[in-house]
Amino acid sequence: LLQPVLMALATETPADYDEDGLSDLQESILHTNAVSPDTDGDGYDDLVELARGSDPTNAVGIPGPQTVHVGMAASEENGFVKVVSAVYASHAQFPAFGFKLGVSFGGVEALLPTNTLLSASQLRLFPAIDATGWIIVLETPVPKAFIVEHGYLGTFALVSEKDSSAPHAAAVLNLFAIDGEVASFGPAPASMGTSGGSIYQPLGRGEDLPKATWEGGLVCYQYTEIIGTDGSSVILDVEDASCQPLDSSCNAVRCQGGIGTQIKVLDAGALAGGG
Ligand SMILES: [Ca+2]
Ligand SMILES: [Ca+2]
Repeated sequence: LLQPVLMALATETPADYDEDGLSDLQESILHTNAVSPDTDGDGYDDLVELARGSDPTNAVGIPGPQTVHVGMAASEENGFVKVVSAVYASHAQFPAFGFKLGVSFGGVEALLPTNTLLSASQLRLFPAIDATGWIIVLETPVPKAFIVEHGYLGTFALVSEKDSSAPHAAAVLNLFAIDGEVASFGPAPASMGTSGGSIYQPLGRGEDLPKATWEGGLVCYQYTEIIGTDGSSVILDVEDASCQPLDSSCNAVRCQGGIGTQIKVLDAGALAGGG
């Protein structure tokens, strides 16, 4: 049933100027520095911080003593949204830890079959910079047209410790179609200087976005309150929304129009059993 979601991605390896394992485009979307592997200078590379759950743009946050962890990111190229799962596994856990990738749309959550997932994805392995374990990067392409057609696609990754089936950590990537483009919905980066809130981050290159309705140098910032839960998702009430300065692109009409509406997004805490 889910097989058509995944298709082979036959493109050249994208540019990664600082060779930290994140492409230049992925770094522009994550608001990390594409010419420095360690954006915030805390001794941990951007990819390591993505995988281990600390903020790569804030030196105050450094990785904790995890055994296994996972982070997600995305970028869009050539009609595909590349879903990046960055997994950390300590030497004691590698390679016997558990990993699962799943999708949520139309009210249904499903785990992707492992053989389908691995045959469709690109897999890369990096030693963690502090030599405590490995970073495994899995890039899984999803056709942009699929997300545009459905309006929303939630993706999630679960990691479990070896000899355990219970999720130890989870990551989510909530993808929305806006005006025919795909944007991820996630926490506002520290560089915005806001306290809390979320942004819609367009996943394509700036020049590919429709200029008539999107404004460059801005991003849609939303302040939301949790008003309920539904399985592994939370229901958010949009209290405020506006295009704010950030190196991205914003659709002002669509952004303002979100105020007073509710959105449902996958929640990592609920997926990992933490509530
Ligand atoms: Ca890079
Ligand atoms: Ca860092």
